[in-house]
Amino acid sequence: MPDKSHAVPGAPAPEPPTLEEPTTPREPLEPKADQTGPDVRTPSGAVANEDQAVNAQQGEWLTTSVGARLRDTDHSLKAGERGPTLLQDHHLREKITHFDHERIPERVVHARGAAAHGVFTGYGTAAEVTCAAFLDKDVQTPVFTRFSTVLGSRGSADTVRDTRGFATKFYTAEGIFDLVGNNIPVFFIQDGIKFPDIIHAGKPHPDREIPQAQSAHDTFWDFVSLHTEAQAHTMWNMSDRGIPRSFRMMEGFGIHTFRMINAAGETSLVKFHWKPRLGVHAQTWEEAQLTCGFDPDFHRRDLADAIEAGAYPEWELGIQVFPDEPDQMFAGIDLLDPTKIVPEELAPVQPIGLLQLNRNPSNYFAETEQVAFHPGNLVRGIDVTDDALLQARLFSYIDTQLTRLGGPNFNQIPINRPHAPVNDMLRDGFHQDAVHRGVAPYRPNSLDGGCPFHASGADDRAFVEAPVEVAAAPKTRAQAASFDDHFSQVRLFWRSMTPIEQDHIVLAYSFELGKCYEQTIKERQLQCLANIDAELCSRVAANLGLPAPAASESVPDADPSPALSMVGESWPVDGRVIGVVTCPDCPQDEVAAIRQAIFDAGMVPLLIGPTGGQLPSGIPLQRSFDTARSIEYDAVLLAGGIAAHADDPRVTLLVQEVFRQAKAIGAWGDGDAALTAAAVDAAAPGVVVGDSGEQVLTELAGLLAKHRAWERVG
Ligand code: HDE
Repeated sequence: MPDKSHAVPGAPAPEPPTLEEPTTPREPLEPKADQTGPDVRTPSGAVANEDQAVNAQQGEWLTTSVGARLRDTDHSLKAGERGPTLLQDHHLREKITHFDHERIPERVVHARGAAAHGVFTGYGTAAEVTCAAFLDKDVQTPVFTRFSTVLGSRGSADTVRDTRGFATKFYTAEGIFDLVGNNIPVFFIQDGIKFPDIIHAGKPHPDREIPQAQSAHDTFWDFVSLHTEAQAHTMWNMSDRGIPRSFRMMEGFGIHTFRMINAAGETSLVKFHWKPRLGVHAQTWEEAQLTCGFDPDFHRRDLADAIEAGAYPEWELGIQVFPDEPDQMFAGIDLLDPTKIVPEELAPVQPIGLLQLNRNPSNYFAETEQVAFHPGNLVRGIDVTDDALLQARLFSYIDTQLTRLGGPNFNQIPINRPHAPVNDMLRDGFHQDAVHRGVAPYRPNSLDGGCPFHASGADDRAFVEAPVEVAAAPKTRAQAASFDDHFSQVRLFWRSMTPIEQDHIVLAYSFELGKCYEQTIKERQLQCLANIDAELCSRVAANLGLPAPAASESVPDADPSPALSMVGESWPVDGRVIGVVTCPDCPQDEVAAIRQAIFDAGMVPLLIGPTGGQLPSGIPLQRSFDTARSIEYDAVLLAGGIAAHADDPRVTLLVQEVFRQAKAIGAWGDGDAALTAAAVDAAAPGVVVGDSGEQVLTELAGLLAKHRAWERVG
């Protein structure tokens, strides 16, 4: 094997291909070192075999689906060389029939996603509130996490403005726990019965089926401006949270309030939070739009590359804990209202465990596509509340899999198999993989020896629903008055933002509303903004060329929550991508040293040259001036020795875009000639020049830790 220790991740196969088509029969190749499939388990949860290869294609010969060796798959069986094709050709018919049925329905929401395997380690700090065993100190639980956009089809771009799904399957020893959350802690609706309405409004218009994966259109704004409980989630989407830099740099939230039960049977109400070790960061709007064209797989690639490079993404799981009072309120906030947050300043997030994603899937369809999450997959110690949004979800997720995964046995698909013994007495159905024994899949029975048995709550660690009181009340389709305030938390969010974040929000509303055709819809949304904040409203109105209305409701003020801002701290730079603009004239030892130093700092160098190929020293060039584009790099270095190319318009475009995007730029030696050619001030914030490449890199990494030099554009 060649030394790939410092290769840039992304090569498609575990070993380089030969130029000629291989002709020597051999066993299938192993997956790449960063890849793995689901644990090998039987449909009923038992460990089946240590070797994942048993689930994959076998042997060195091409066969039919039932194992007969084939001598030709390139020509159909014909009557003579010029046909016609014979119906007898069972191989042709099998191959085409299977191909015809390769696609399954995509998810109705969250169709576009990417996932990874990993491990969750409990801190033991949650023991006071829950008896969930996987949260005990140092317990390690295998996990599979899938990130997604909501609105787009499976083939849509990653970097659209949208909410992101953040769903984690914990394969615990006490059964599967699914935490199916988002990167935004509030939701558009308070009651699940409205879900089809918000999704129909957000999806493409039903007549022309446009626009794809966008909220910048009339039906979305029509709905959210009429259904004003959606305003909180909408503002989060218009903020930089709607265009994340990376899945690795997103927070995650369970959104709903859940109930935890400890060993003594005492209950607490909790909200789940995922805190990324790399901080929360976004693209700029210009980057997000460019990326949709230049690299629509940007987030998917970023996740896979980071894992392949060993820069394993990590999140701390934390909980906000509230007393389980009969009114289920905390600090005046209704905990059953999923359009509200509880600011961290009022209830700190307490860390309870660490998630690390460290293996890429080896087959997208088998794992990422077929994984089936369900908020009702709960383990002992964690229970649901009466949140009307959550209650509807408890129905929806199983129901949707029946169509998507073709029948009721979707939990037997390898990625969905529990790592705990399963004895559910469910039988038969499409794609039944298990070969159950016995004659009595019913209870009570005597013919199967009474098996299986009920587990007792405490001794046998059975799942127990918390025995909370349900108030006697008339049946109604109404909701409590505590759900009626639709604006005060939106104002709280707006006022918690720094000026640069507020600028971005204004531009996002202006862009999205500017894309609507109907004037009345824009005016209606401006009325909502007027109720949120007069300045926000007047700035958006000015951009739309419309008058700013006065507030129509008096909305109570809430203290800002500085924890909501994404700006102002420093974060690790692991896996950040540095574009190095170089050329054959650059001192090769300097380029080699910088490349190595970037690797050593845990970042990824992408070398850019006038053409593809390699530098005279043999260092490979990953990008040419034609294929390089600003969105790929978190920072750019201009190498000493590039003076002859400094005014190449492609280099100028790169430098100017990176400058506009407030990203760090470094130049050593005469590399600063490219700054001059691009009319970029070498003394501007976030720009570093110097004689020593290594010194410039050190300063660049310091800037990168803050993500952007916002002072430059503020
Ligand atoms: Fe989902 N949601 N949802 N949702 N949701 C689905 O399940 C649904 C809601 C979320 O990576 C579907 O298997 C209803 C809130 C994520 O596979 C479907 C309601 C939150 C994912 C479904 C909600 C989510 C889904 C589509 C209102 C954040 C992707 C295919 C009652 C807490 C999971 C599928 C993955 C997927 C229904 C509301 C998050 C149709 C009816 C709130 C991250 O069952």
